[in-house]
Amino acid sequence: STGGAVAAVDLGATSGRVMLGYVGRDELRLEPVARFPNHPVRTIDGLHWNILELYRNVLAGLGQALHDEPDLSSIGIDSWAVDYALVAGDRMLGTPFHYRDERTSRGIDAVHAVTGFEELYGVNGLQFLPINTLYQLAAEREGGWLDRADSMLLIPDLLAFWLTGARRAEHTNASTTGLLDARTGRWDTALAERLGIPPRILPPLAEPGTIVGTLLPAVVAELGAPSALPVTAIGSHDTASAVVAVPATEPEFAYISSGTWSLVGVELEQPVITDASRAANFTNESGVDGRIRFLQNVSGLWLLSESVRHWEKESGETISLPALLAAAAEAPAPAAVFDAGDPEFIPPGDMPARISAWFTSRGLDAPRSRAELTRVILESLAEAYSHAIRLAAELSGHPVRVVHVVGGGSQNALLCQLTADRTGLPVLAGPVEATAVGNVLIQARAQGLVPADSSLESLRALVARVFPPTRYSPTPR
Ligand code: LFR
Repeated sequence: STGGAVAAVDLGATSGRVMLGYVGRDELRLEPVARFPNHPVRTIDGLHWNILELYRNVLAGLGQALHDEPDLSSIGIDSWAVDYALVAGDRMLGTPFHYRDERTSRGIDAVHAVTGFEELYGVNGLQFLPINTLYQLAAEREGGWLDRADSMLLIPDLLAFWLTGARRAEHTNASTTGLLDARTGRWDTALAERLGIPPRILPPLAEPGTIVGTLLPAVVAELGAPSALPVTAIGSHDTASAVVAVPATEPEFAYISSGTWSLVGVELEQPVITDASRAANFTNESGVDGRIRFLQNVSGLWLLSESVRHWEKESGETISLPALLAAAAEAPAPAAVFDAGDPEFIPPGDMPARISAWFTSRGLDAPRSRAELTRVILESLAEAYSHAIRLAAELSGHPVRVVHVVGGGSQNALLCQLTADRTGLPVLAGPVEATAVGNVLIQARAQGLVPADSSLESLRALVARVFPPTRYSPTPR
């Protein structure tokens, strides 16, 4: 084949992008087309995503992509997980909430009053996270919103609905709702019913690599697109797409998908749902090609970005991240680290104060400068990674000899080095745009731009050839 082009829409918690992906037998090239910020908005009822602004930017980006590359053969959409819109007919019922909105805490009590965490884990295999969709949906029950809705559409599914009119729940992202049975891969409608969530709002599942639908006539007209242009289901959970693009060349690897969150784990063929994995708070999310993402969600560069946001707001200055990281590299290694996974750190707000309080409330010395605070954040993340990787290997029996770091955090040299030091394993960093790469690759396979029977291993070998990772070796002690 001579290759061809697809468009990837990739929405992150702080920014979104549209990229063109050119793929052939030995070709893989990404061209950024549009980048736009993603700023949540707080209104009287809580914290929301500005979904219409995001969609407007997605349409503009796709229009630009079609202008640059009229021979586009497909569109794929991924975003962060767990968040959704309720829909009745063609109408969206309210503006989607942000997973950091406080209302989820009400939902937790409502859910756990009906099914304890132990029982839930036995079904969905998910670590306890207050942001999970089922806690959010339980919080909507009081408002009667669920009675009015006929569909719950996760963010990428919502955009695909607006583009094509098709209502689907892409499988990898559906696995983050808490309502999917991790063993059968189907909606657990009995569980939904017990929680007061009408099963009718759970759309039919779509597998990555299948066609969701073709663009609606109004969208075709607006974009100047060919009329049969399809939206292809990909790993629409950004982490699922990122794991597709891990440039692994041997099976014994762990990955860290590093951005606002850090998703740390291994890829398995079967879920691990045991008392030990529950106690260790390990998640079994669905991956592309039926794989399992056995991982822990341990917060991420949010700890730093939210600290920087606070300092900038407080002082009115603009903080240079490279300068801050250089100062952190010079700062002394802290005597103690904090628990980066503490739910205390999930809501927005004064992050430096919360981190300092974590130390002082335990009779420990708090960091004394921005550089020291930055250093302790990175050391704490690296320690959490090391712990999670050790546990992932122990709980699953899957050996780990190398750690791949993909996503924005793969560019943070200090964090990569600390991760190598604390795990005692080589770290291979990159690609930065792993999520978009994974999105592009699964579309390309579905469109036959690479052989339709290409395994994830062969796709990863292609990524490794085109985006050779940067190596960090553990510092000898
Ligand atoms: C990463 C991510 C994580 C998920 C969190 C919230 O972007 O998708 O996998 O736990 O965002 O959706």
